[in-house]
Amino acid sequence: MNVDSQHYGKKMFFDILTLFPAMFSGVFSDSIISRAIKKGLISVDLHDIRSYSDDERHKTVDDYPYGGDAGMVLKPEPLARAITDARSRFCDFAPKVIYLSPRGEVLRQEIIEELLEEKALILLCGRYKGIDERICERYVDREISIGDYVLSGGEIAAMTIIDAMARLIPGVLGNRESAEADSFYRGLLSHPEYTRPEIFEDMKVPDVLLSGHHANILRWQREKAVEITKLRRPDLWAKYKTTETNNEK
Ligand code: 4FV
Repeated sequence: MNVDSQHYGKKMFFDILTLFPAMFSGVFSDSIISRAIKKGLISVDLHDIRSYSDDERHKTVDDYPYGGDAGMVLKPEPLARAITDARSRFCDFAPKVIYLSPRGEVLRQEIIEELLEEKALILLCGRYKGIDERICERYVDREISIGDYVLSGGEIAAMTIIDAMARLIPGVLGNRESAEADSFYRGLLSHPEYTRPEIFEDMKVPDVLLSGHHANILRWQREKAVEITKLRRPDLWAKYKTTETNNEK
């Protein structure tokens, strides 16, 4: 399947290089991502790195690390073949190669919005101790981490990125979901949400939300978003204030 930008339209292409393609079936066969795939708004192709091994018998893709560390490292040759093959599927534009690793930039909503500018992404999922560094030097455009903890593989990080991107593609979210009220949407954490019943156990929905007074409701929601952001994420509040003052200028 060769893709050239004419046929691209607004569709987003994800090529995933992994040793465990089956891990993705659940995530891609239900809810947001499956809907986006069905609507043709995103396409996801899974490629088993093992199929790029040059060792017919054992399909070896990893080896012992130089320097004697414990654990195994993914060999460069199968990865280089897998990336080159994935790139060859896109005729007139070069998809960005993203390596998911704890050494990468820690993922934030802004990075998700940046990645949405791309037409296609090749998501490289590491395993074991990681991949041969020469692949990072020559084939990887960006290293991204989903957080300062160690996963058993990059697959869940790849799913995280695709989910966070898919829901921002126009037409993916139904009216049940809305990105507008998201946390981080305006740089603040989201305000508390309530639904029926008005009284649950002995807890009542705040009166202002029952008032129908739109301006008061908006003010309450903003005050709550600020209050929670200050309390739980002073780092976000500090950043928000600077952006706010800059916007006022
Ligand atoms: C990870 C992260 C992550 C490291 C060793 C896979 C594992 C194994 N990826 N954000 N945090 N990867 O822990 O993206 O190869």
